[in-house]
Amino acid sequence: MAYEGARLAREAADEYMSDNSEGNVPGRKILVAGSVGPTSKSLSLSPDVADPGYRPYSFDQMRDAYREQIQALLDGGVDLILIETCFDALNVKAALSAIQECKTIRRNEVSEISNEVIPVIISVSVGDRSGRTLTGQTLKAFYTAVSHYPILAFGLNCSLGAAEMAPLVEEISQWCGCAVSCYPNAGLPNEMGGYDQSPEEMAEAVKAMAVKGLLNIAGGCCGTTPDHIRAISAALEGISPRPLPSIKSALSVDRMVRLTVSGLEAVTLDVEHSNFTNVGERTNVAGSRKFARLISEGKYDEALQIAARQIEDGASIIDINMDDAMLDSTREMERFVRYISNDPSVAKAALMIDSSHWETIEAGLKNAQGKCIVNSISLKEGPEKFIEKAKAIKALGAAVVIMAFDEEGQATTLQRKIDICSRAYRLLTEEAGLSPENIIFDANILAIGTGIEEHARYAIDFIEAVRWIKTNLPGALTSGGVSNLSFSFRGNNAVREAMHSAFLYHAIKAGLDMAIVNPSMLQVYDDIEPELLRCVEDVIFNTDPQATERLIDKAARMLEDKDTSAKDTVETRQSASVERSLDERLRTALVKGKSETWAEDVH
Ligand code: THG
Repeated sequence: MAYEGARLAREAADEYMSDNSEGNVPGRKILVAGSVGPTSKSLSLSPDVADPGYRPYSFDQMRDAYREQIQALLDGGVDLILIETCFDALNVKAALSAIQECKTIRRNEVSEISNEVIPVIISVSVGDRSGRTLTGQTLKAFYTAVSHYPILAFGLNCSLGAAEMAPLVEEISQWCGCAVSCYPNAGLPNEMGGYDQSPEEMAEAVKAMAVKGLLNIAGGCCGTTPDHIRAISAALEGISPRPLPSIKSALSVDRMVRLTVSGLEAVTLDVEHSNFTNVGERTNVAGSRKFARLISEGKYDEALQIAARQIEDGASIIDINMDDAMLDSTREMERFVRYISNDPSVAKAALMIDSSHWETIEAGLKNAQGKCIVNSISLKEGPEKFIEKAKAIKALGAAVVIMAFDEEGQATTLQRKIDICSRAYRLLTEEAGLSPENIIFDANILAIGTGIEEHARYAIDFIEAVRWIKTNLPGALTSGGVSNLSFSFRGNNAVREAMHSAFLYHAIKAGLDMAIVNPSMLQVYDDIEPELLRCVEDVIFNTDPQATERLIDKAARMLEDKDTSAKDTVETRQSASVERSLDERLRTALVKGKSETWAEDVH
């Protein structure tokens, strides 16, 4: 059916273009778009309230179905693909995956990008004036999730009437890097589900958007007739379209300074304005005993609370790691990411998919509706595998953390970090086709204060590597796992917290863009107790051979002193919720869906 439909439309368009009889506009170009719908299934939401991990279809099944349909449309002769009425960005990512596997013989006449790229318009449908999709995603977060494909136009269809849609189109027009399209319904539906807006009324409302310079493509959806389209066309006659950001500008300055990732909301890492982004570390089975226990016991709701807590305490991205010999990490990743989609307080954050298994990384990417960050790949297995994985990550629309690791092992010295990162940068930008802002270098934060001489420069070398990367690898970002730094002070959270906070203070000054941290365990630099700060900084900067000794000494004194802040551990702070008033706890439980104490509280 797709093939026959496309073929008929192609025939009609070609016939018009070759027919010079009266009424036809000579030289007018008619394009044929192959329409691809959202399907009735959401890849991001469970249709079964009792099981947030259930999905009727997988990403791969959706992609295969889309591929069959889209290939038939292309074979029938369409000029472009129109993915429309979208309510779930994960479905669209499946469609874009399918398109990247399709072939077309038609010359690409509508895209300046390349003849190889199949032109695509993505048109989203929103539920109401808030401008969120059915899954709860904002338009910018949606656009971010699908912007790995060089789309021709992005916009809205169906949803509401033109007047109601105008503020949303205006918003899109502010940040959209491609053309903006809008084809509304003929007003809001009446009680019978019909549409009453006349062609003239609708044309006026569409024109109001066009004169503001918001539109490149206009049209009509539910309730519109050929008369509506004719009226819109006449009303827009002579009005200039929205100025198109050229491909060159879309690829240059603006994109070089910012990476945007997304969950239900967009998270921009604005490097130019040096804002720093916290990535929550606690949703990691290797990094939190509590999280590991909850996952192995299948207590996903409680595990989600750990993620929610990280976000409340300042993380805008959360790192998810399920790598444990006792777990099926791929299955756990799929399940946990699916659970997240059903919990808006967690789903608003962007996800960092942390695994050393490729299948597990894929499982994360294929279940997240936003734009993710893969953590991580490296040159450990040589350049071919590295490039292959980078390309696959790009095709699925994620940014990627690159560890400073190669065939010889982990980089521990400044020179090795520089050599590996610059080699990786070249391969990624020149051979894998990644744009620099999607590359995040992790130059390895390793434990200091261990008493071993070779470890003494680990902190300085990391900080200097960050400075070097930010100066010499244009557009790339930097990250690191901060809690590694203090492994030799396990059991003394006050010292660890001071180490992390002081280290971050200096690393951020050197250009660190983001870090995997426990956001509940960071303090303001100026609030660190002065003697402790001096001890910590002496170890970080390796001022003298006795520095570690002094910190160990200080740490021991702090542990002895029962009244010091050493008692103020994360655990005590996390139990602070119990001290809040009953009213407050019930309110939080209701508003945020927290279940920690509600059962007793209700009693
Ligand atoms: N770089 C990148 N990814 C990473 C790391 C990195 N992922 C994992 C890790 N390193 C960062 N995450 C953590 C998480 C927790 C801890 C350290 C690093 C940690 N956990 C407590 C401990 O071991 O003492 C556990 C305490 C508990 O069980 O509650 O310190 O470097 N790209």
